[in-house]
Amino acid sequence: MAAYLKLILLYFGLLISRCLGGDPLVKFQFDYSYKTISPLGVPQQVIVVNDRFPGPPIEVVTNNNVEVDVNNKLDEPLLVNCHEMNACYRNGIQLKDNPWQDGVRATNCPIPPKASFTYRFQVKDQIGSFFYQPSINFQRASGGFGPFFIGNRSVIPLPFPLPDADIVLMIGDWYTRDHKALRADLDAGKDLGMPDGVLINGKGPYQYNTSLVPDGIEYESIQVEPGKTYRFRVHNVGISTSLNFRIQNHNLDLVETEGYYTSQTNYSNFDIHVGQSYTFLVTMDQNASSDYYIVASARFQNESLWQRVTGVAILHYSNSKGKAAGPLPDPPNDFYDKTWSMNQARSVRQNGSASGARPNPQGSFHYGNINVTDTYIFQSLPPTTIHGKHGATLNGISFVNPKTPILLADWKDVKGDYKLDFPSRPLTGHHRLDTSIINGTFKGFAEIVFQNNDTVMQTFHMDGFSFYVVGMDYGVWSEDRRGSYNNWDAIYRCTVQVFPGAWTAVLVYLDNPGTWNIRAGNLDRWYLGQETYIKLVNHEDKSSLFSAPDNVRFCGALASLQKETGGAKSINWNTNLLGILLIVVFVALVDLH
Ligand SMILES: *[C@@H]1O[C@H](CO)[C@@H](O)[C@H](O)[C@H]1NC(C)=O
Ligand SMILES: *[C@@H]1O[C@H](CO)[C@@H](O)[C@H](O)[C@H]1NC(C)=O
Ligand SMILES: *[C@@H]1O[C@H](CO)[C@@H](O)[C@H](O)[C@H]1NC(C)=O
Ligand SMILES: *[C@@H]1O[C@H](CO)[C@@H](O)[C@H](O)[C@H]1NC(C)=O
Ligand SMILES: *[C@@H]1O[C@H](CO)[C@@H](O)[C@H](O)[C@H]1NC(C)=O
Ligand SMILES: *[C@@H]1O[C@H](CO)[C@@H](O)[C@H](O)[C@H]1NC(C)=O
Ligand SMILES: *[C@@H]1O[C@H](CO)[C@@H](O)[C@H](O)[C@H]1NC(C)=O
Ligand SMILES: *[C@@H]1O[C@H](CO)[C@@H](O)[C@H](O)[C@H]1NC(C)=O
Ligand SMILES: CC(=O)N[C@H]1CO[C@H](CO)[C@@H](O)[C@@H]1O
Repeated sequence: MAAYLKLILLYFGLLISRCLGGDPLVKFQFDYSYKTISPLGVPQQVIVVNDRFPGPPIEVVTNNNVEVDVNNKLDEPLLVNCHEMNACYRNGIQLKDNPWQDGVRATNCPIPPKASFTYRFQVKDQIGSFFYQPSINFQRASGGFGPFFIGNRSVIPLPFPLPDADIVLMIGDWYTRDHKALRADLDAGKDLGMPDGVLINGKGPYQYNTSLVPDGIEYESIQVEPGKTYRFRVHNVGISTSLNFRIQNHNLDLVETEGYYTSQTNYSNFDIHVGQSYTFLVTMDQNASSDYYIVASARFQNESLWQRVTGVAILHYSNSKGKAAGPLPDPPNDFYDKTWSMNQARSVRQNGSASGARPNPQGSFHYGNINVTDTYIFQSLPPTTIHGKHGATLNGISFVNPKTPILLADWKDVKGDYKLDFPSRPLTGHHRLDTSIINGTFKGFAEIVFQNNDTVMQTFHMDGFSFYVVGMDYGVWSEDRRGSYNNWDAIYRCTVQVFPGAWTAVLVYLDNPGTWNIRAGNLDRWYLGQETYIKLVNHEDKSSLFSAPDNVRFCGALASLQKETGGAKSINWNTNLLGILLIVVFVALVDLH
């Protein structure tokens, strides 16, 4: 009897240790500060993380507990959003995810200058290539971003041979004006104009043409060995420019996007829109008669005017016989017709038989058979002036952040800071500035249609979720378009492109309780209020909504509850130890009887 009990209790103790902290803890310390550097030859103030631009990588493995200690040494408030960190969940899993660690303004308090905050979360059942970024004050335009990878556990194989090494490329449009100057322009209702260039890993273009690229610019050079295969993780961290990515003479074998394995396909070039992440396998199968160009060039723009908005790095084989020379590899030639690009987007499919973060196949959630519970149409319009303020709208509403973040307001019962009245269809006729969010259906299966009525290419992103990209086409969406949806192998991701004058439809299982951001990926539109939030309450277990971390920051109506200004350093991850202690205590107790 005692032995039996001991076994049960032992099992119990193990369980506790597993649930509370059996997975390893990985810690990072990030200091955000300014530094003057000249990526495009013009000195400017850039936001560095631990003195690096882009910031250092967060590299972890599925189910790791992660602690990121962020010190704000900037002169203004900071919030760090691990882009997609909370997203890209596999459906059908009880989520352990936490909106308190999401790092967006309407749910979390900013970290004031000289203060710090420790983000704590678990990358539960996640895998793939993401990035982190500052989420307020237009700071991403000055840097502060970096890569974030979640690797496979040893028990779950990759759906391709293990690559010889990983290479990260953070690409994005760039201005020589800093984020403060840029946001002042936006506040004044001005367009930002053509970017000054494209950076690759924080560096300017290789001088591929002396009349186009000035002398003395530091460029990125990627060293490779002939015959090897590399995993290139490519992220568009820019402000608003879609980029065509290509490596001269090399195939890009697409294998993953934002946490989901794709059906592997070779492309000679690939369109990567703002906020999107892709992983390609690239085999060094050329003869190295010279170095090769790596190019990220502006899409859907007049190329003769936008020539400077081109990022150029170098792929250098160890046996290379000389420098890259001659013209860059050609971009797609389709200025007047974006159908090619849209078809490329449609060609990205999930590999249903691959295992993702868990051993079950990715395709085991049959999303096409599930009845939709709610349909939302989100229409975006070009920026306009609303009651004297420059704003961009979603369904006619330009979002205003609440003084007290929504999670805090709900927890401490602060009333009146936000409304649950976000319309599920575009409002016609008038625009307004409002703190209006969606009253979502917890465990509903929602259809969201992004209707781009703006003049520019857009992306939309959802924190806390991934969605199935089931349809994309020109014109105005109508119910009969459902007949064209991909109900079998649509890709599952968290940042999707929406072409101007077109729509994109996604399906999402709203199984993650909390209040979550839905936003424009283009930084200028996001800054101007083209976003909202969805609130999902688990009525059976409301406690899940209020489990604020013990280091939670207070602000707004609750600012007086904030105790110290420095970083709370209380560590609370000794749960593994706790689990073991419990086992010991239980075993000891049982032995006594
Ligand atoms: C990921 O899977 C591959 C096999 O596909 C394996 O070689 C590798 O060790 C795994 N990664 C980890 C961290 O275990
Ligand atoms: C450099 O660019 C200019 C402007 O586009 C072009 O006229 C010239 O032919 C290019 N030079 C070379 C060597 O490609
Ligand atoms: C893509 O091209 C490479 C050669 O560059 C080849 O080894 C690989 O098998 C191709 N992948 C697919 C999915 O066709
Ligand atoms: C190397 O490859 C390039 C492009 O495929 C080709 O033009 C060139 O002739 C090759 N050189 C050698 C020495 O094989
Ligand atoms: C691009 O701009 C140039 C110079 O302004 C103009 O001549 C050309 O017609 C434009 N091309 C297109 C495709 O609009
Ligand atoms: C899909 O994943 C499986 C691994 O489960 C892999 O063997 C196969 O090559 C992948 N197929 C494609 C088309 O990516
Ligand atoms: C979906 O709805 C149809 C009728 O509207 C119903 O017959 C069917 O059982 C539903 N399917 C599921 C899985 O609930
Ligand atoms: C939100 O939706 C639920 C039903 O899902 C409803 O009971 C509740 O009254 C709604 N709240 C508001 C403020 O509209
Ligand atoms: C540019 C664009 O997409 N315009 C469309 C905006 O939406 C209306 C309908 O709501 C369409 O008729 C326009 O063509």
